[in-house]
Amino acid sequence: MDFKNPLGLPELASVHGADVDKLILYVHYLMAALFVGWSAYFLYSLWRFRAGRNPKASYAGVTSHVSNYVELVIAAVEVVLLVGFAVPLWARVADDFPAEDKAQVVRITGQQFAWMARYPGADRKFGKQDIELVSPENPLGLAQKDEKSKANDPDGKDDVLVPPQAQLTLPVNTNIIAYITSMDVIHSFKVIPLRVTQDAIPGLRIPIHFVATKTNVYQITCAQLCGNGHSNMKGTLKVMEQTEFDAWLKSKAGVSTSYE
Ligand SMILES: [Cu+2]
Repeated sequence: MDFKNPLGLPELASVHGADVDKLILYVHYLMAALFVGWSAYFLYSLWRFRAGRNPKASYAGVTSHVSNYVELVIAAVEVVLLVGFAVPLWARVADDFPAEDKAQVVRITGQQFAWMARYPGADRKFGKQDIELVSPENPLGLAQKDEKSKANDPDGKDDVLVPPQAQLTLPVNTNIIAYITSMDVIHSFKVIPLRVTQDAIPGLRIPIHFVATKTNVYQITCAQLCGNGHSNMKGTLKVMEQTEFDAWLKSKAGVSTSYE
């Protein structure tokens, strides 16, 4: 048994993930104690109240309050887990939210049944999106995809679009802000090694942030049952060195704005 990771949790590759793992571990300790305690209590009750010892049912029943006190102690431990660990963890995550100019920003869109992403180019500004431009060929309503609107969208020129099924990339050891949304039903963007999960909700653009600490290729899963292709809604995310990422972004600038 690995004492540093007794639950055998998957590889951890983000900064705040260590706190998430700690909380999961403590909750499991409590559950293990409850399992042992309640099992012992159950066996004790079977023995204590057996027919041989109690030929006639007692109408007064148990009069001691020991089990009530035990229940209070358990509730106290649960309050400690919530107030002492869970609330401070998410408060810390919220406090650490970086400014956009100090982070790599990406917009991630879920759809039945794939993920796509948009990056602002070297200018760090996203091109325009307009609901009026939405069409089957331009589902995100990108101005760059529209011949007439293209001219007054200088910010979108160097944007990068990662179409569905293609690999997302992000730099390592950098603040990432990801805006999560959906084109159709509710999905959930989940990358287990990053300990990141956020529902993707149509009509909302929900920001999350994290710092990946290891270069590797990770699987993106959808954590909301979103239709009959849900189990296949996998994406890949490659976390790479900043220099490699910058080169990738540059090489893709403007060319992947098509939606194939
Ligand atoms: Cu989904």
